Parts: sequence; C-alpha cells; structure tokens
Amino acid sequence: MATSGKVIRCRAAVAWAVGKPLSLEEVEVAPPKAREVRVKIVATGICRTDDHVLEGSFLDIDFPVIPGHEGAGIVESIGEGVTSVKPGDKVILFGLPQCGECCFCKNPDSNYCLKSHLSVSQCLLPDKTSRFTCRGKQIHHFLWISTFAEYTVVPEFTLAKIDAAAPLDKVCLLACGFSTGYGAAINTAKVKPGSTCAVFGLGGVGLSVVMGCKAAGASRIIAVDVNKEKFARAKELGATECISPRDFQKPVQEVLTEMTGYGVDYSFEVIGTADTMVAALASCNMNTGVCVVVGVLPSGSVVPIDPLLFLSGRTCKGTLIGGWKMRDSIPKLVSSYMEKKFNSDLLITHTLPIAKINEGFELLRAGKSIRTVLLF
Ligand code: COD
Ligand code: ZN
Ligand code: ZN
Repeated sequence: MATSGKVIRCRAAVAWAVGKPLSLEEVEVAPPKAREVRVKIVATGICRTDDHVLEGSFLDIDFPVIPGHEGAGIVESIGEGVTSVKPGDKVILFGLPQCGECCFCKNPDSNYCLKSHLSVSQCLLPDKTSRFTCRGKQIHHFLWISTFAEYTVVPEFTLAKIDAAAPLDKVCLLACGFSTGYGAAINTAKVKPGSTCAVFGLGGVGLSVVMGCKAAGASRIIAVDVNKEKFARAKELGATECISPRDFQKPVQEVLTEMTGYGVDYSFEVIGTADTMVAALASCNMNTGVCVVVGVLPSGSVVPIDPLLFLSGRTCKGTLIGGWKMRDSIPKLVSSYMEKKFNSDLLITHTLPIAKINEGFELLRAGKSIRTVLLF
C-alpha cells in the first residue's frame, strides 16, 4: 500500500480533558512497530463505557485520549512479526486482548488476559509509547484500540480477522456491546432452557442479554428499565414482560419475587449503580439463583450487600465481555451473525458520520439511542 511505512494524517475524535466534548481533529498516526497492526477503521459503535471515559469515571485513563472500542475495519499495514493478518483483511478490534501466553489465556475456562487494562494500563502501546500525535502533542490510546480514529495502531493480539463478506457497519457491535450481553447469558450465567430471567437495564448491552437469554431457551424474561421507551425493542428481542421500578411503591426486588414466587433463576445487572446491583442480587432466588453483574461503578465505589443474601446459596458473578476469549471467538461470532443465528442489527438505532460523534453521545445520554454506529 502507498501509505505503508509512512505517517498517515487523518481524522480522529480526541478527548482533550475530562468533561469536555470530543473534538474532531486531524491527527498523525505513526506506522506499526513489531507485532502491531495499523487498521483503517470503517465503522465504530458508541458504548456507554466511552461516555464513562469522557466523564472521567472509567478506570485510570490518561488524557488527551482517543476513545472508542467497538470498531471494525481493514488492515492497512502490519509490523514485523505479524502473522495472523495481512493488508486488506477485514478485522474486528477488541478492548480485551488475548495474548495467548499468560496463565489466564492458557486456561480454557477463563477469558481474562493479564495484558488487559485492569492489569496493565492500555493508554500507551505495550512498548510504552503512543502512535498518535495532534497539534504537536502525544495523544493516548484507549484500551489499546482507540477506534474513534480513522486509522489506529494496535497490538496484534487485540484483533481478529473476520469473514471478508461481513458488513463492517453491523458487525462492529460484536466487539463489545452485543458480545458482552449475549455472552453474559450464554457463557457466564449458562442460562438453562425453561428458566426465568430478569435483566436490569435495556441499553445495547442489556438488550443483548435479553437476546442471549432467549437463545438459551429461557421461558420468562423480565426486562427492567426506568425508560419505558426501551420496552418495545426489548419485547421484539425476547422479553416476555417489561417493568419500570418507578411504577411501584415497593423495591423492584420485592416486585420480581412476587411475580415469580421465590425470585428469578438468573438476574443480570446491566446499568452500573449500587442500588441496581443490590436489587439484582436480591431478585434471584435464595438458593440456586445466579446474579451476573455486568455494570461497573466508578473505581473505589462500595456496594452495601447484606451477607445473609448468600447464606442460602445465591451466587453473584462478574463477567468481562461476556466470557468470550476474543481472538478465538470473534471470527465464530461473525460466522454466526452471517448465518443469522442472532440479529444484532436490531440494536442499531442510528448511523451517523464521524463528524456527528457528539450528536451520537447526546442521543445516548438522552436515552434516545441504543447503539449509534459512526462511519468514517
Ligand atoms: N433502574 C432501571 N434502569 C435504569 C436505571 C435504574 N435505576 N438507571 C439507568 N437505567 C437504564 C437506562 O434507562 C438505560 O436504558 C440502561 O439502564 C443503560 O443503558 P446504556 O445504553 O446507558 O448502557 P450500555 O448498555 O451501552 O452499557 C451498560 C454497561 C452497564 C455495560 C456500562 O454502563 C458499563 O458499566 N460498562 C463497563 C462494564 C463492562 O463490562 N463493559 C463492557 C465493555 S464496555
Ligand atoms: Zn463497551
Ligand atoms: Zn493473556
């Protein structure tokens, strides 16, 4: 390619400081070093986690930064030693790496990788330098993938080659939102056929949990959200009942317990507040009930939980990107999408050009969108 080995000037959305809107800038993107890949991003979704970055509540992010972690694109060039992709390949980039070498990557039951942001900062690439500059300043990477840039440089183990026929403006959601929710039901909770589920929060991730519960054969899926505008889409995707906690005088966990007898078999917290975590845990049945916590609170938060809730056997579990080992799973998830085994397109409510990225965030904050896909 004509650009290989050269610095590329292109557009990117830069967050210069906490609390400021993204600024569309011209940035310079250096060529990939060894074991790195430069990707032309074609499409990227907006996830609530990107908003947490902008408001400064996501774990240890260095500013200025280019956020975005739900991207799909085409390989532009590769650094020395890269073997899994070549220029022209379609790829999905993900914020949870799979280095293949750490003890968790080698454990078939785990999808965590010790190269993840929770273990090592991903604000600079593994060699502790950035490939982005703008107006003479170094710009940080986000989760090593920074998909709000037209070109981005990533470590090889944060991407996977996908079917050349896959529509990038649709399958980009498999990088985070869809896979996180769907996998929380299928892999983490291992929802059983005929079971009863409650899903707290009907954003892109929560609705994907609903899809996962349905695919696993749950017979009752109770969707919980304060925004009733989310209910129609939830029903379309498999929810059997929808409730708003604001319609009741009593706590929603009591409502769910009354609706189901002893509580649901599986509850999912997909909002990220202390109150809804407590409510989700108390909503699953006291013995075999499993509560999966997907949402994250600002670091340092404490959730007040009565330990008696566990005495009778309840389980509370965490999940990261739905339990998928991403490099292994993404090509398979794309194949399942192509075979129409699930329809993640139903999560996409808006498609906008990258120039309207702040409009996309406004739609999310106003509760008007589920997923906005940005196109370069
Ligand atoms: N009760 C009921 N519903 C509520 C309440 C409440 N008190 N508060 C908000 N809601 C609803 C909103 O109306 C909205 O419909 C929904 O909760 C949240 O949806 P979104 O669109 O804001 O968020 P998502 O689906 O994009 O993301 C939700 C997460 C919980 C995944 C996200 O906020 C988060 O915590 N991410 C970090 C954790 C993680 O694993 N992320 C995966 C990689 S990003
Ligand atoms: Zn996300
Ligand atoms: Zn690893």
